[in-house]
Amino acid sequence: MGPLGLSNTFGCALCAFALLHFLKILAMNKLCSLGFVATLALVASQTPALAHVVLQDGAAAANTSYRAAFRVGHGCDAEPTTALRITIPAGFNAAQPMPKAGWTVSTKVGPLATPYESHGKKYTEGVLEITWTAKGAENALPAAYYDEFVVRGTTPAKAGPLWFKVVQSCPKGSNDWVEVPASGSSTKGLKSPAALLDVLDVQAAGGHAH
Ligand SMILES: [Cu+2]
Repeated sequence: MGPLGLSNTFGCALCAFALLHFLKILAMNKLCSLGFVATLALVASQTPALAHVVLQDGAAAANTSYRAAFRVGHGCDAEPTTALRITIPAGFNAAQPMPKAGWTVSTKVGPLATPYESHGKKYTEGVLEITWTAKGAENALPAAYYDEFVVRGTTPAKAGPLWFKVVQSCPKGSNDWVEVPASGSSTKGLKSPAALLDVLDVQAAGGHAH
């Protein structure tokens, strides 16, 4: 494959196939690393959905205990992440944050939109927001790294999409992952979608949510 194959590759660099094609050419022709890096950067900039703030496991059974691991895949451009605030959606009950070394964690407790009962006790108040804040600049999450922030809670009894709005703070500014589609669960076309949990209409094994 000669220069013609190379220009064809750049011409259709939008698709993953082109990247594979390019890597194949690279292996065959040993192209300079500069062009390789440029192409990787191009492909990366076209697949933002792979980054954002998303849930590690995006689906869970209704009315069951669920470990929500929020994956932070990048900073605010080149800036590190210094804090992460998660709004607990109505119906996601008994939310508990997992402490994180190097970060302080705080919760905002208030009246619930939908009170619930657990073990014969009625709950009208609950955790509405969870915030992790880096204890110092050295604890902030560098933009080139990824990390997870974990919350445990009980999924709603009703199936359907559940959106967790997340604000990612950096030294200068923030990324607000708060966009929710008018209906359905597709984040297509959304620039900064909230983190999606697909609550499924299946009986969890045991069916006893704590
Ligand atoms: Cu992203």
